[in-house]
Amino acid sequence: MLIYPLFISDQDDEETLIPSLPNQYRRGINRLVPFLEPLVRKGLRSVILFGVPLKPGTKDALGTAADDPEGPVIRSIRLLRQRFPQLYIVADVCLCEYTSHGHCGILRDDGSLNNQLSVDRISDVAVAYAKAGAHCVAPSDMNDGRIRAIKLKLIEEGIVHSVTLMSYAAKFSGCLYGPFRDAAGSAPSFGDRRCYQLPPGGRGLARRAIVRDIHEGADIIMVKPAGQYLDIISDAKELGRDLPIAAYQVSGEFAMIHAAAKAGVFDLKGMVFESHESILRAGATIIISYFTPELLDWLSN
Ligand code: PB1
Repeated sequence: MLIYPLFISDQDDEETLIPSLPNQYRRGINRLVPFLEPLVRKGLRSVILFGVPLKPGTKDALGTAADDPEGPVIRSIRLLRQRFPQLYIVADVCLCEYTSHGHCGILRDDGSLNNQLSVDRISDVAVAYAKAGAHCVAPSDMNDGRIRAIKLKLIEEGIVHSVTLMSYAAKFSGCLYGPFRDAAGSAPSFGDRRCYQLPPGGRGLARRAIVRDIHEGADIIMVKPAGQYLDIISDAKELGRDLPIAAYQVSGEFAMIHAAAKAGVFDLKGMVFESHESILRAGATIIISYFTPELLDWLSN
């Protein structure tokens, strides 16, 4: 049920605490195995990888480094597949960590997203991660039509049968992604993501996006953020009756829970369980959670 997000930088020996994301670190590839071994022993079953290119000059307008065979994501996929054969590897697919402008696609001159170029690029990156060994690719870009494009390219490559496509189908714009952007260095250099992520009030838009992505070939539907969007999780379960529904308790939700517990509003463990049980009640059976390490301990006692 639990997928644990990992931030992997191109500084092989890095292990840097992310101040705005309690207990979470950006790690280089050389730090991954020692960090994951105890978690895998405790029952960690799945991770989702986010690349964080820090080397100067890596970012450009096209996000060229996203599918660099020597980049942090592809190298980590290969390492983890070899070192932890039972670990289910999800690769997040986006360009925002790799573009000089920080948006989740390729821009036109007027600063809007060029849908065709973005979808073509995103689907190439997804195929590269799949060919490197990712069990699942998860495009978080929100460009219309990327699910269909990825599915068709996986079919063309003859690997569609061995790669799960998890769509961030209902992903809302808003103020809950700040700590992630700190960790990944992926904040947009201008504007925001409101022209390609869903507006918080857009329940109909979310339902339409979920139906569209199911028809385009998504194997899992994800809703994100989670706690403020439990109705959308319920809608996803209704619309995607025959699919697993995932929900992402995002960085801002995670940081909020920690901050409130630190302020004495509630007991941390109690709220972690209450927030995750609410997500399950709404209809999700997969939770992407920064609390995964704690839950592995709490659930085994
Ligand atoms: O935990 C989080 O906040 C996740 C943020 C999410 C990662 N999939 C997006 C943050 C953003 O919109 O900037 C990444 C988008 N590609």
